[in-house]
Amino acid sequence: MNPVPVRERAPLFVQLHQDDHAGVRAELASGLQADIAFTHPKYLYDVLGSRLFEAITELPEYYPTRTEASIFASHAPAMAALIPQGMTLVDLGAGNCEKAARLFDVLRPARYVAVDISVTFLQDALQCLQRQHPLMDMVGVGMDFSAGLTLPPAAGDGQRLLFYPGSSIGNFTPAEALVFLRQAREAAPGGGLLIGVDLVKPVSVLEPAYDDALGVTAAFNRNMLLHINRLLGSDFEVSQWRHRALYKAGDARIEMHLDAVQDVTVRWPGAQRDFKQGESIHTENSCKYTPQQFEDLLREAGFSRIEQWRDPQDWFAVFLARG
Ligand code: AVJ
Repeated sequence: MNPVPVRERAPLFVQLHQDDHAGVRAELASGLQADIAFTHPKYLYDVLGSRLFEAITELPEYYPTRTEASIFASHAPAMAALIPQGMTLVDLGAGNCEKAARLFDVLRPARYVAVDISVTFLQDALQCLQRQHPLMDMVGVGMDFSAGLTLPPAAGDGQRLLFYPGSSIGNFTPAEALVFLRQAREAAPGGGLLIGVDLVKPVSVLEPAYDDALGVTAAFNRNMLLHINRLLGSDFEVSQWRHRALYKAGDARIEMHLDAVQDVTVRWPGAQRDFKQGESIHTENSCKYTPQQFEDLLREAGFSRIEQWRDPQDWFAVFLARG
């Protein structure tokens, strides 16, 4: 007897646009030369930066990851009751694909599309996941979706549930978040958006979450300088920069900065920038919302059917937005 052939599924991978090195250098240089120097938070995530962020999520002070996980643990069945099975689950910023994988059994998607800026980071995780879920179609897409949410044809034409956990939306200002949410709605016609949002809370909880006692967040922030040195050819010295995180209540956001501990001149091919002692580089915003503010933002973006679930302390919210 011949064995019955079994079709082995394998994930499909697409990288949308190659990194544009000249564009990256121009973006970095113009931010560093602005009156108040700034860098885009995406540059926090080289390989070491991604590992440091994973370590942050395990810190006692960093409540968002575990609080969001507790919301899914308690309420995923209620969410699933509102989401048809057999959808295409589109994971925005999938990374190690862990959060989405935990929802497979309850959401029962037909297809999983993992989107991340780097498709290489997705490869191992997706191959491993495919072996555990041999019947699911899996696609890895490398694209910078902060620049636009037009998915490649490989994502398929099934009904989509966009999954955007972790309060990554907080990296956008509210005005930018509105643009992004409108794009999300257009990218999932007839489908929906499942999104995690960090909530406004006392500064005594917020600031330690971004300035932990072990100094992991400081290392995460300062490591950006090493990443920029490689991308731009600059000569930042990490020891000359100190991590600072503060909550700006007026803007409802945590800001991360790197402060020069002395006068510093940073040089890179074609230009340089002088920093006075105490002058800083603004490296990240992490915007917080009240439940009402975020619901209003979703409505303004065109969503009409909105549900939300929160933890008992009201520290974090998960929204399902449709229509
Ligand atoms: C990945 C943007 C959600 O804002 O909490 C963690 C990044 N920065 N600690 C956040 C971050 C410093 C994180 N997000």
